[in-house]
Amino acid sequence: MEIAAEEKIDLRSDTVTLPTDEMLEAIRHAALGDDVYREDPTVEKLEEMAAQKMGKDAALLVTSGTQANLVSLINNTKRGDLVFLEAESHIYWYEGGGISGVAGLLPWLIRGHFGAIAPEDIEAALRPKNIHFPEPALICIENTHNRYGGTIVTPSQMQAISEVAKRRNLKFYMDGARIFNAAVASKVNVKEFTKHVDNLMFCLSKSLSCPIGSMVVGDQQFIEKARKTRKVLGGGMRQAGIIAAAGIVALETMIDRLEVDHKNAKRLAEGLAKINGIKVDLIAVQTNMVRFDITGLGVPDEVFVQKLKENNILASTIAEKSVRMVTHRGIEKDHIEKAINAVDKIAKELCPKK
Ligand code: TLP
Repeated sequence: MEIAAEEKIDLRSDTVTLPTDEMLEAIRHAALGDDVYREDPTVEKLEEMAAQKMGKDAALLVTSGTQANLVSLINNTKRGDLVFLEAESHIYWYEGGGISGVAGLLPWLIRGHFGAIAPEDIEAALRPKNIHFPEPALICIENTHNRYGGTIVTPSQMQAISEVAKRRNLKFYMDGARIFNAAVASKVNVKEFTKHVDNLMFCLSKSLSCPIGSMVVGDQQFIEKARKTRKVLGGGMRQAGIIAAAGIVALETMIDRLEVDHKNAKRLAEGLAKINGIKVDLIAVQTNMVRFDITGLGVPDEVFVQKLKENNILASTIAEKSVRMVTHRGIEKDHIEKAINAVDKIAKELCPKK
């Protein structure tokens, strides 16, 4: 495959994926209605499919992953409650503080191992019932874990957390924005993950290539309540079938191909790991992300990302000296080789003696 010199290789996120032709066709022909009146048959169909795939009663289409998390946080708690979260979680880092500012909750951070919080650390953080203490209500996990570089919280780790949740009467929620990546990489049915949580969300608009949309999934009562919460947050949509139509195509056709993204991420990680000045923890490369350390290059992450951009490679900075590249539909083997070569060239320019 020939890549034009000026072609931009966008590895910032899998959110940049464009809808497939099949999705655009499905959108064009979707049966539509007013979904606030629950009259959009395409939305109804997607919600049924999503619930069934996840092994839960019901599902609700929402506008974004952030809205899905917010609706679910509100639904699983009451204002002033305590929520256990992994310290690097997306809800804490990247959702504008909505957990406190909108949902009125107190986050209690627990540092995990590759994104997985240990059950004993939750136990240790739980305090006895006392008039001074906020009421603990919810445990949230993220799967795959974004800031750890797409790492998987395994079904057995999830089961151990769910046992604490049951014993301590806490709800258990999963930000499963990329849960299909976890399932495909682990070669298990996604229900092996979802069966351990009370409710979850997953995104259509990331590695599944949809232009918009995420799904909140849970029991009937939870989803009925979520429908109201979504409305209150301004997320009641009318002819949302144009979004759902792409979602249906995604659930039918876009899951198995995630394996290709995972292979590309591995190849990318292995190539980067050989470059002087770059460090990659290959154990953390489990799905479609590669997080790597550039301390050895002696420049700030923004400078490095800018240099990459000048070479038509787009990446994102995630922490001081830490850069993320994400593989997705549209990124082929040759793009990966080109990205590795660009990093190698920049590294040699920055550290000519090495
Ligand atoms: N993540 C985005 C950015 O916000 C960082 C990305 O490029 O990875 N949960 C997880 C685990 C996510 O990674 C994201 C998006 C969300 C929730 C929020 O989804 P959206 O962007 O649809 O609100």
